Amino acid sequence: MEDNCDKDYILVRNGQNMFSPVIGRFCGTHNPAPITSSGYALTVIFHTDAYGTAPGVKMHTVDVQRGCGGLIHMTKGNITSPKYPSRYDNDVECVWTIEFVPGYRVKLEFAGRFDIEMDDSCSKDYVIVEDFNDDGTWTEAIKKCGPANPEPYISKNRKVRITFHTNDRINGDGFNIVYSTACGGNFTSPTGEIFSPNYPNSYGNTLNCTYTIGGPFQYISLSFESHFSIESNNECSYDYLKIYHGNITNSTEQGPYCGSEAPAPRTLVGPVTMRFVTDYSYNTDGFKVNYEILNCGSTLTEPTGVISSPKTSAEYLKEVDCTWQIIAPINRVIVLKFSNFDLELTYRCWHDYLEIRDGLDTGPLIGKMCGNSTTIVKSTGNILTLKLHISSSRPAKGFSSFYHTTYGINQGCGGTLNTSSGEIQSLDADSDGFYEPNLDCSWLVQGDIDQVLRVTFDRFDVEPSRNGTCVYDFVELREDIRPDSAIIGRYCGSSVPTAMITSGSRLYVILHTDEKNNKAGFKLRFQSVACKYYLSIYVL
Ligand SMILES: [Ca+2]
Ligand SMILES: [Ca+2]
Ligand SMILES: [Ca+2]
Ligand SMILES: [Ca+2]
Repeated sequence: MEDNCDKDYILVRNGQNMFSPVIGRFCGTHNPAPITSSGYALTVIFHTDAYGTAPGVKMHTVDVQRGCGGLIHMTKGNITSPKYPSRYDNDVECVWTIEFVPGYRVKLEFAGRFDIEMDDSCSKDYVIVEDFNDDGTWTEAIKKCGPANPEPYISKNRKVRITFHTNDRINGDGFNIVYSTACGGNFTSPTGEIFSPNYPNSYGNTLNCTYTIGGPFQYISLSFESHFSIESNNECSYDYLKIYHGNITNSTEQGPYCGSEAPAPRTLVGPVTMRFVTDYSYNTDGFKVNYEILNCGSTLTEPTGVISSPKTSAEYLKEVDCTWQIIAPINRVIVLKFSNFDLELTYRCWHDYLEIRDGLDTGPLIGKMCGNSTTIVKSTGNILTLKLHISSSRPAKGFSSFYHTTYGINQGCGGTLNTSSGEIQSLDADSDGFYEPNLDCSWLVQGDIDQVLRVTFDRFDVEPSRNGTCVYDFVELREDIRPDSAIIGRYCGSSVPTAMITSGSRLYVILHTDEKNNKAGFKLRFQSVACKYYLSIYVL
């Protein structure tokens, strides 16, 4: 080859990729000394530029019985940096892959001295542990250098990859990792499967596997595969599976299960824990369960949000109790509206119901709803609590709703006025001259008994909508608070409504605004007047 190693050269890397340490760059006419990789791979790059030619090179390789890295299937053992506990070499790259049968995970414990050249980002010398993903990719779990032993690690899956890499100067004593099998784990995907080690083949002795699925405010539905086989005796005391819901120390225990009959499907309050224990001898095929995590109840503090009953892949829900709490800022209230509602209709909703309380779960009951009927709910304070109860008597589809936080009576949005005269105006909380968006304010006026109310508008400017349909923002006047009470009128736009008279002593005023196009709003005055005087002229 040419003598100038900048132009034509052979580059040898100690490992399997373009980032592996460089062992050497070779050119000229002298044969390099034999090269031994530290692991099972070398990368050789033959580079030539556009000028000059030479006969080239010929290389041959032999396998030697030393080095580092490799594929490990043994269920117990240890991995060390080369020469451990003596100092490792420069420019080393070792890659180990540990792979167990399905159902197991890999437990790694760092034992003895851990000593790898320290730098802030561990970019010089390092050990990396990666988890294998089902899609064939790897996710880095640990990257370590320095003097401190990493915490023990249990892989997410049955396969891990450990890479040890060193640069061209400064070295330490390396590491020693003890690996062994582990089982169990935390399962938080919306759906997934859990099975005993080596399912559907012999599961192994002396197992104690703990599987935790989901968390609080969640429902976990479990459905076992029919191929179920756990060593059987009368009390299921040899090998067994137990299911706990809530946390394991303070929960209802289901099981133990053994034998060949799969446990029935069930839906339980999260977190659900399953424990699989086996004794010292005789094992069979084990179990497999498919799980689904359903969100049910939570504490919500965002200004807007959605609350729905848990959605199952089965169409209907059974045996559900969920509690949601919405907490708005201290000077706001909460409005809740329903988009779907289907619960079993029973007398006084005594089977299935959605209970809504103003404040905490001990607060006044605003509504207890069942069947298909819904209403718009507004809290008086900054907390609203929803409790869903579905019994198993008749399956139901559940509900979906959305809420937003807004202004309440204390901020000037709505109220009850027991007075013979007064004023009502739209809320402009930030005093910018325009009313606030997303308002639902209602005022109930009780004037003098045996008199009627005369209503006049001082000013009026509310977002108009086409053809006076008043679908965006509006002011509505009614004779009373009842839903069936007569509507006096619904108003929007910029023309001031003419004065009017109620037929009784009450007046109900509603202001609704949507999320945009805020206008200057309205101000009205009301006054109790003798009804006889106005008897023949309804509108003045
Ligand atoms: Ca180094
Ligand atoms: Ca056994
Ligand atoms: Ca405003
Ligand atoms: Ca608007």
